Amino acid sequence: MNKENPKQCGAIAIIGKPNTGKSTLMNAILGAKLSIVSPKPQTTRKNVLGIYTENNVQIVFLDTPGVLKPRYELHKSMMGYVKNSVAESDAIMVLIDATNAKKSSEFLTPEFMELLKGCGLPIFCVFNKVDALKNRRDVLPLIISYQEMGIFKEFFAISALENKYVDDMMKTIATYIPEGDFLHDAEDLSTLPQRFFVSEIIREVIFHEFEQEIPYSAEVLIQEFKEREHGKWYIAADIIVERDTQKAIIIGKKGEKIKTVGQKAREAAEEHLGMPVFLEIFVKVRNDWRDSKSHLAGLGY
Ligand SMILES: Nc1nc2c(ncn2[C@@H]2O[C@H](COP(=O)(O)OP(=O)(O)OP(=O)(O)O)[C@@H](O)[C@H]2O)c(=O)[nH]1
Ligand SMILES: [Mg+2]
Repeated sequence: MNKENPKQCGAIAIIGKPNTGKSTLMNAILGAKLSIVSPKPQTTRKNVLGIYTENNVQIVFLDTPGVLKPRYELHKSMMGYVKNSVAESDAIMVLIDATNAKKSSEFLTPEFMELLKGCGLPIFCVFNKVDALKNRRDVLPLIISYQEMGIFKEFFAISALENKYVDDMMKTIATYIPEGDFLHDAEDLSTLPQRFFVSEIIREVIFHEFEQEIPYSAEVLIQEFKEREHGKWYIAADIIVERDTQKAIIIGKKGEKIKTVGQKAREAAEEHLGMPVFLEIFVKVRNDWRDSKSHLAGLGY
């Protein structure tokens, strides 16, 4: 090992309220579209692991589901992921939407503050979406008031969407990463299997194509995933919804809507995998899966 420039390796959890830009930020840091993004809150449901390697520094990022008050069993699992991510990290990034700071900090309840204080890790406060402020300096009063909370080691003001000020932030953050050998190959972007990313890609299309409760009532389960050396990969996926009426909406008149979903998902999957794909999608109903422990277990929650 190079003594003057030893390797550093660590993990950082990105946490915050839904819709603050956690997934957009992880994608910006990695320079790759790994985590799904939508204008709707509660897009991310499971921790998404992304590996950043730059020179002698490797950071394993965990993009987490937005922190919310659990209303379904599903939400309890999602909040479990957030708490585990804190337990497994060397530092924490708290993302705040600078255009909506009051709402973004609602999750910093006394209970959550205790969790953060108790973890003994460096915590960074990241004000995101500064591109949408009149002036980036408008963040200054926010920084002053957040300093009073007494839990943050560093403050940053960035735009994940425009990938602005992110590099500078990474330089500072790297100084907090402990010395240690890399845990992953420098070329690897994640340890999650490709079938996970394909199921997420289908979910993302659903978030963009449907309104109201449909995206929240839908889950995707990959039933078959056949990688072929020659020819198209074969992927069969179930979209699982809670009611027959939702199934009808997803299928659409004469199957038009599901055709669009299938086409968009196939194109995105092909781009992600770098392979031609034959994608088959089936829509199934599992009544109230979001509130059923056994259904949730079957869906990997
Ligand atoms: N203007 C602006 N919009 C942003 C920025 N970062 C993210 N967004 C938008 O905010 C919305 C939510 O982004 P996500 O990355 O899905 O947010 P998230 O925090 O991962 O949300 P959940 O997964 O639901 O917790 C999307 O419409 C993004 O395009 C930013 O820097 N500036
Ligand atoms: Mg997200």
